[in-house]
Amino acid sequence: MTGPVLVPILGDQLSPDISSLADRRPEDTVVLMMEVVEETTYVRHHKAKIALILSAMRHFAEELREAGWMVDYVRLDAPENTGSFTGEVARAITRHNARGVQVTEPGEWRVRQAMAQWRTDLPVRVRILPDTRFICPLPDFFEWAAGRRELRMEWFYREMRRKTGLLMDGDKPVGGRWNFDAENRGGPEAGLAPPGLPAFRADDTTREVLEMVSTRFARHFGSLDKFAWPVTRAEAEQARDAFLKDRLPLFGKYQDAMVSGQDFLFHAALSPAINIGLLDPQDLCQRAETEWREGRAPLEAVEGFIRQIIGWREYIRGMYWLEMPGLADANGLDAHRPLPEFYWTGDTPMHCIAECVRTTRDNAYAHHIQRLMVLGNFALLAGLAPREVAEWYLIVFADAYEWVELPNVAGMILHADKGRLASKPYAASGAYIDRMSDYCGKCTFNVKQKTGPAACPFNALYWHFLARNEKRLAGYHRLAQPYATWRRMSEDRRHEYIASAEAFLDSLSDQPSTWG
Ligand code: FAD
Ligand code: DLZ
Repeated sequence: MTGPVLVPILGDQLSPDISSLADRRPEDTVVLMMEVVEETTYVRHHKAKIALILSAMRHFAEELREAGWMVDYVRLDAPENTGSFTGEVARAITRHNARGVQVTEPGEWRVRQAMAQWRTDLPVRVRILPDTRFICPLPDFFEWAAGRRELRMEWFYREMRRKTGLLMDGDKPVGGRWNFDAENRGGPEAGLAPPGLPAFRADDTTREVLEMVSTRFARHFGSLDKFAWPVTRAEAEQARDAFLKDRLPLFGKYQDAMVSGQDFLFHAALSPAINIGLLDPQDLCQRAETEWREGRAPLEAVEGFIRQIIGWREYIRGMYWLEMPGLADANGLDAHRPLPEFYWTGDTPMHCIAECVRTTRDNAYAHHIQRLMVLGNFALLAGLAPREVAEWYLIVFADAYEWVELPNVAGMILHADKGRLASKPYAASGAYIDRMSDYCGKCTFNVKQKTGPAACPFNALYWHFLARNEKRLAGYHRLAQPYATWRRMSEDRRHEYIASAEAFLDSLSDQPSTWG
């Protein structure tokens, strides 16, 4: 074949400087973008996630055309659409008489396996290039991990600070410390009123997508009524600038706070745009650093924010590729309970869960502490099956791709990886939720009561979790204190906790999930 080189660009690769285009010339290249049913339904994604990706893909195709690229765009409703990346790439090779395929590696294992197959199944040479939008190349991460007994994020983060030069003063961290987390523990204060996010009006392209999604994916979870995610680079940059100006200064202080009805607080709400390539993570961190250097945001906020991106985000991605494919089946705490129906409906008297499910349904978003310490903590304490929990997280959030969702679920919340990622399970009783939120004051359960039907279920579940995992977890240095407390309790008290938790867990089996 003598035609151009075909460059498939996937729905989370919407960056003009994607590696697959870096050495290409427009006159010798056809960019292929594909809306395919396999991607829209391999899990039943939240409607807003599908709408975001398809609208952003259509806008990106226009951006590329305006920059002079020839783009072949296959829409979901095209009659000849085969429904898969592989089928569409094969068809496009024939259509354009392409002489080769050049593609950036995908974010997910599932797609990487399919792509590896292209090398044997397609009639042309296939080049798969690293995704250079991540700051830490995978071989560097594997080298960092090799031979270490403990793969702790904090050590990785320090290397990333040195590598990027972010918040560095020569070879020393600015402010004399690497981590200002201790200053970032503000609870919900009365009258806390964060500035809202910029509202983006749907243009014709987005309106067309929203209409198609609302009919074609009507049975998928979630609402489109509040859809307002940035779908173009210009909108994403506007959202970024609004965050840096309005919310970054208090990002650190209220990072862990949860307030009913305040769905974004001082969080960036930029992960959907970052993950599909509308914002560059390193550029974002440099801009955040400038806010501190020019005196507009305090160091503890800026350091906390930069740590999430060059630390957690990069580390999570490295851990995904290090631990796959086994991570998808990991179940180190032998947890098998089905996901309760209220993860879909929010129909539960536990106000914290109802509120986190509500924002998830309305926005395809919950902030980190809601994901970790409410929805995740409950899944851990109740012993929900990791595969069901992982599928739920992959479905419901606009920013969810397996490379970032799975290590957070299997490693950070469920400890299914037996502590490869986190040094202890993030288990907490109702007291934590009460301290960090206004939820408990609005709940029918009593957070101060420890056992019985009126008590906050998190209280007894916390001890039930520790008791049933004693053999696995009692040796953890960071759990020594709770286990010592458990052992000091009277037999009767322990029995009350166990009986109370079991009565609650029994009530869950009346309502297994029917949605996903
Ligand atoms: P902010 O709180 O403002 O943080 C800034 C940025 O830091 C985020 O945009 C994100 O890019 C990055 N970040 C922060 N924490 C993490 C982390 N633990 N892992 C990776 N990046 C991080 N994030 C996703 O992007 N996709 C997911 O599917 C996803 N699933 C998660 C599942 C669980 C169980 C948990 C505990 C966390 C998950 N996260 C996920 C991480 C984090 O919760 C989201 O990145 C964050 O809530 C996105 O909102 P934000 O942009 O307002 O983030
Ligand atoms: C998530 C998603 C959806 C819903 N639809 C598409 C699509 O139609 N076409 C596409 O190129 N990408 C889509 N995506 C994103 C892909 O699932 C993502 O690129 C892969 O999972 C690799 O990370």
